[in-house]
Amino acid sequence: MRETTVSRRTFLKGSAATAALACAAGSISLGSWQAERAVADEPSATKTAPSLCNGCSSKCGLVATTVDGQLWTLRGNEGHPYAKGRICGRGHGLAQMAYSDERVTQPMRRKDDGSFEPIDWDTAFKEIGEKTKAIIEKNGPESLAIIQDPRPSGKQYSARFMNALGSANVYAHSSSCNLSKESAYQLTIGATGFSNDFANAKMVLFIGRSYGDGIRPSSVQSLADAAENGTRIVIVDPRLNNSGIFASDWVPINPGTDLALLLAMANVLIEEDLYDHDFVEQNTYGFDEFAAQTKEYTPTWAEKITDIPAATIEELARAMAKAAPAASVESGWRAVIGCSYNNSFDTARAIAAINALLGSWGAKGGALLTSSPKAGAIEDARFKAPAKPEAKRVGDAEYPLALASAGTNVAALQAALNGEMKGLFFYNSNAAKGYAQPKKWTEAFEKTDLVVTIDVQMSETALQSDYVLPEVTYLERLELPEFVGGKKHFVGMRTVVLDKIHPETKTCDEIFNGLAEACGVGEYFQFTAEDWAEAQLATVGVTLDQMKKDGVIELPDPNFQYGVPTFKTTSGKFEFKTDKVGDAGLNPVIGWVPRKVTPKDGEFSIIGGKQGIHSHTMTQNIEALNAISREYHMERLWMAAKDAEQLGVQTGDTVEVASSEHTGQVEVRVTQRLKPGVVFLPTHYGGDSPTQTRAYQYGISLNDFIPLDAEPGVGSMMSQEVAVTVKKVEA
Ligand SMILES: Nc1nc2c(c(=O)[nH]1)N[C@H]1C(S)=C(S)[C@@H](COP(=O)(O)OP(=O)(O)OC[C@H]3O[C@@H](n4cnc5c(=O)[nH]c(N)nc54)[C@H](O)[C@@H]3O)O[C@H]1N2
Ligand SMILES: Nc1nc2c(c(=O)[nH]1)N[C@H]1C(S)=C(S)[C@@H](COP(=O)(O)OP(=O)(O)OC[C@H]3O[C@@H](n4cnc5c(=O)[nH]c(N)nc54)[C@H](O)[C@@H]3O)O[C@H]1N2
Ligand code: SF4
Ligand SMILES: [Mo]
Repeated sequence: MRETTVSRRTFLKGSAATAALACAAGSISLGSWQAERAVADEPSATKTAPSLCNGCSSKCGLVATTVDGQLWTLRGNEGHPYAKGRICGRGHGLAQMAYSDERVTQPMRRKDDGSFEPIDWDTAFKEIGEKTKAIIEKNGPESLAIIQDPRPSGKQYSARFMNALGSANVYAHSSSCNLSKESAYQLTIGATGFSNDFANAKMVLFIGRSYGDGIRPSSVQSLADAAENGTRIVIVDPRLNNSGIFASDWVPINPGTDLALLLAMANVLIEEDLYDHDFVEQNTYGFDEFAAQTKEYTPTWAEKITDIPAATIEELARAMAKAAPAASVESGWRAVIGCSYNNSFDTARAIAAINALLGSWGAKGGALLTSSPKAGAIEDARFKAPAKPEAKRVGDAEYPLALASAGTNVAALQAALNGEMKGLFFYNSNAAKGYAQPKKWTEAFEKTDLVVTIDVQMSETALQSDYVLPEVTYLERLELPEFVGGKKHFVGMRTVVLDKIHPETKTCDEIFNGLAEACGVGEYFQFTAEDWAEAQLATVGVTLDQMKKDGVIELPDPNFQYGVPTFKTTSGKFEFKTDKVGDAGLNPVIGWVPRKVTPKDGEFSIIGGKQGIHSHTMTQNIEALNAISREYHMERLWMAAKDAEQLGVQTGDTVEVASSEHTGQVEVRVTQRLKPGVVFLPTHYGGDSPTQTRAYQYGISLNDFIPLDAEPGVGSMMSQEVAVTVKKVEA
């Protein structure tokens, strides 16, 4: 047990004094990154350099222009498949991070009273090294874990570092993002995702995924083009989301019941004999059991659960069949199938099943499985990987269906709460605010001996750590190559756009090299990121100089062809039934699983979603983006007009939202764009870190309201399994 006298929660509530210490001392306060340049008599030095945005998992390619070393403009890299010459609003805004006056600019150590003091890097490495070695000595390496949001260098350095220490406990952010979906697709179609062939599609059904909110520039463009071409776009969402302008239909649904809709569509396709017999007979496993089970999932049955009229369900199924194979269900990302419900895993499997019944896998206009490139094996002994740790990753036994490359960090949290996880490292991750019930992370940290966070600002996770190690921002560092698959193959890379702004910050590789050395495993880290990048690039025939110049390079054409793809599943076929799911104690056949929490009378379902200008918790404190949110009151809770009338609430009124876990107050936005009985909360707000003064206590965060729990089999956080009450706060 730790010796701190001030609990982390108390600390979170107070201590504005720490702000001064933790953040840029003598700060470089450039309000905007398009900084005003002194009118120069001398000619200015203009440079361009390519990089990848760090705003979200898309990592779009960008090209930055600097004038006299100051960031001047950013534009999307024309050659990058996700950017195609564009980056989104938050991609632009995020660049302010480099110049933020609230960055962490030197290593910080927590004091016994809970506040922080700056220390030098040697001391930080030495102390962390000693504590890590002591944990290994006493509790074994399996009591250490690292959690990271997969970033080009971070994911590779994190895994290498943990494995070198002898621990397999490497977790991605996925249990609060797309873990259920990726795990489900991996087992069902043999790949973690697929794409929809918008350019040739006649009909696409969106299940709780919004390109107009959860933005990736190329996706928005493909949707806009499809709408222009007359593709029928159906949005299934309790909320008319911001993809609505491209849609033909909005089908409001009860939250967490999409699985019933999909199963009833399957029922119609099978019972009315509208499915693709050839595809099903030749390419699938478990169809007979699926068909037998699906008999009971009639549209009338689904109407009661989803609140979608049976006639609408029938019409959708028939229209999809008519448009098939140029019709498909969109592949989804987070909401509904990523991590939200007790049935997210099966909902994702059911999406795949509809595409199978339509015969749209591999078809022109259908659902496509494409390939991804990766670096080949490196011969050079310098890069030799550490041996595979003996003990299995914590959580893999309890959640055997979780995608191997991600794991579930909920298991790491549960192990820390049980006192089994003694040392936690975080890289580019604000787990304690974004991954599961925040107060449970706080409780877990109390039971550890060491928490280390590598971040650029004092996130909620950093604020509760023993050591905070400041990284340079993404614009100030070179990283390992990032490979992008699809109909074509690419490799992209971050290069140095800006010289280091704060002298006492370090790059990802410098930090991990220092940590490894101090922990006694430096032998696996005798190179720089630049060395490793060069070696990885060489395996695909690309040079570092090419990357530094272009930022994105197209690799040899994989010669994508339409036609039934190879399903890399256990059976080698599309799986309506997956034996491994049965082994995990769940229904092996894709079928009905209810959501866990159904709102009672007087309660609301609460759903969340992205907003175009923000990414998770990371952009909350960006000056320009925060100002836009405040200007337009974007933090407000959406409420259906009918409900608002009943509660006597108007736009701008404050309400109290309460669940079993938390109570919070927020303003309301009354709208016709929401199903009555449901409230919608933008998911980014509600910061708890007083050092992030713009984001601090602005709005509320859905995660605070969710009980700690995990979806069976996969271990996702179930980010929407909660019901809330809402009442007006009298002024
Ligand atoms: N602006 C922005 N874009 C982003 C990101 C970001 O942070 N900000 N992050 C990127 C990342 S990492 C991710 S994972 C993706 C996420 O992208 P999405 O999966 O599209 O994310 P969300 O906005 O959470 O949810 C989409 C829609 O689901 C709806 N929804 C909620 N509950 C239900 C339900 O029970 N049923 C149905 N049918 N619909 C429901 C919401 O109203 C919302 O409109 O976005 C990526 N793009
Ligand atoms: N409240 C809330 N929770 C969420 C979501 C949400 O929108 N709101 N979205 C969910 C989804 S879809 C996902 S994918 C996950 C994302 O989960 P995370 O990746 O944890 O995303 P963020 O919450 O933005 O936290 C990222 C952290 O990395 C830090 N950071 C930014 N740049 C750098 C850098 O260059 N180096 C280092 N070392 N650190 C850096 C930020 O300061 C921040 O503390 O969150 C999930 N949980
Ligand atoms: S979608 Fe936007 S925030 Fe995400 S990587 Fe691309 S430009 Fe950056
Ligand atoms: Mo995500």
